Formats: sequence, structure tokens, C-alpha cells
Amino acid sequence: TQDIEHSRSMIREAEKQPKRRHKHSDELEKKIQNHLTDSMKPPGADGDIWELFAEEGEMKIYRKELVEDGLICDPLKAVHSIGNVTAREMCHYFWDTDVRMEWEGTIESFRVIEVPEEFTTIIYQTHRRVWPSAQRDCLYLSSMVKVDNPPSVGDKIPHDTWIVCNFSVDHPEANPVSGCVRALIEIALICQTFITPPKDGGPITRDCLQCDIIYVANVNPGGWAPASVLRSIYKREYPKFLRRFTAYVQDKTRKLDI
Ligand code: 16C
Repeated sequence: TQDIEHSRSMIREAEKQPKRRHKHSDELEKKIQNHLTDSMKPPGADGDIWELFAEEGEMKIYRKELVEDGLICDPLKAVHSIGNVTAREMCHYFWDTDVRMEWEGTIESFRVIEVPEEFTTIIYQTHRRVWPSAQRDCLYLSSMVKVDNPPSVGDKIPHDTWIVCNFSVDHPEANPVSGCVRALIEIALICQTFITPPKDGGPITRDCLQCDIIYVANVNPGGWAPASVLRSIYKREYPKFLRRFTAYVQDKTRKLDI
């Protein structure tokens, strides 16, 4: 509880400050640009072979098998589309640490250790241990940004585009939990709102909203984990996350003004 209160007060302080550049600004901007050019491409569009491993309605989750230095680092790309929510709402609930434990099922603990600017945090978190591997932690920057000039995908024109970009960084004050192996992550959630106004000219309601979602994850487990365990964990956890998180946002916003 103390950690959450401390995180909130740091975030409130940053909100009062003007936007400013910080140590990670250049890297953040570069990563966002890469996500907009590469991650937003539909799987297969670039000639890359993505293997579909989970499909439920509009949700499709793909992976590529990749082993680096003997560690399984399979990149993952998910595409989804849900009704009744906006891109900004999706990214807000994904970024906002106040609600993290209401939808994130893999975390044991987390702490915001710095807020370099408004809507950018540095977070240390530990994950639930997966037997027989060592427990994992990660230390990453998380930033939520509105995208003004998204690349066009197909002929649909989005009303707005938002991204949350998470990537591993170092920080002297992380105080890691002993025994944890550091996982390295590069994750993004990119959302776009599409609005179909009522034919009778009536007001825009939540029924008029469709939110297209792209979620990409590159996770390096940082140390040994049996391949079969790791692959079966992510095949279970990524669909669970997308199912649970999208339902969470739909439920949270149902009675709110758009
Ligand atoms: O993107 C998600 N959440 C964000 C907020 O927390 C953030 C977090 C990313 C963490 C990525 C995983 C880091 C190491 C995983 C440790 C194992 C957890 C398994 C727990 C099972 C109960 O961007 C949503 C993340 C959704 C699901 C992630 C599951 C990834 C599994 C990757 C396999 C690593 C296994 C390592 C050890 C066996």
C-alpha cells in the first residue's frame, strides 16, 4: 500500500511539471517510430512468416520461433478488435499503475521508481515464479503517447491512435529482489479508434466505437528455462492477458462518458 501511495504521489508531481526531455527520450522516440513502421504491419505483410497459435473471435495471436544464446525469445504479435471502447481508454488502463493489479495476472509485486515526465514511468516488477525456473523480474520504462500521424493500414481512417511503449532500462534505485533473474522486454500496445456514426444522425454512443488493437512482445527470459515450459506458459498467458484485459476495459468504461 505504501508503494502504491508513493507511486501515485510521484505521478501527480510529474503531472504538474511541463513536458521535458530525459535520459531515455531519444531511445523512446526511436522505439515508437519502429513500432509504427514494423509492429503495425499485419502479420505476413512484410513477407515474414508468423505462425498463428491462438484464435478466439477477432483475437489472433502469432509467434516466430527464435532462440538467442540458447534462450527462447520467440517474438509475439497479437491483433484484436473490440467494440465499445476508445484507443485512449485501452492505453490508459494498460499504462496506469493504479489499476495494474486489477487485470495483470503474472505480477507478484511492482513499484514505480521514477517518473521522468508526465505519462512516462520507470517500473520494477517481480513475476509469479514458474516451476522449475527461477523467479523473473523486470525493470522497464513505460510511456503512453498519442500518435499524430499513424501509417495508413488498409483504407480505414482511424479517429485517433495511441501507443504504450514498454522497454527494459537500467536504474540505480531498483533494489532487485534477490534470487530473481532479470527478463528483458520490449512490448507495445497500439490502439486505434474507429467511429461509425448512427445513420439517423443521432448522437455517438459506445455502440458506434470499434477499437483495433496490436500487441507486440519481445521477451528475453534472461536465463535458463525449459523450452517446453516457457512455450506452454506463453501460449496460455498471452491469450489470457488479452481476454482479461479487453473485458476489463469494456467493463470499466461501460457507464462512463466516452
Ligand atoms: O504486457 C503485459 N504487461 C505489462 C505490465 O505488467 C508489461 C509486462 C511485461 C512482462 C513480460 C514478462 C516478463 C517475464 C515473465 C515472467 C513469467 C510470468 C509467468 C507467470 C505465470 C503465472 O508489459 C502483459 C503481459 C502478459 C503475459 C506475459 C507472459 C509472458 C511469458 C513469457 C515467458 C517467460 C517465462 C520465463 C520463465 C519460465
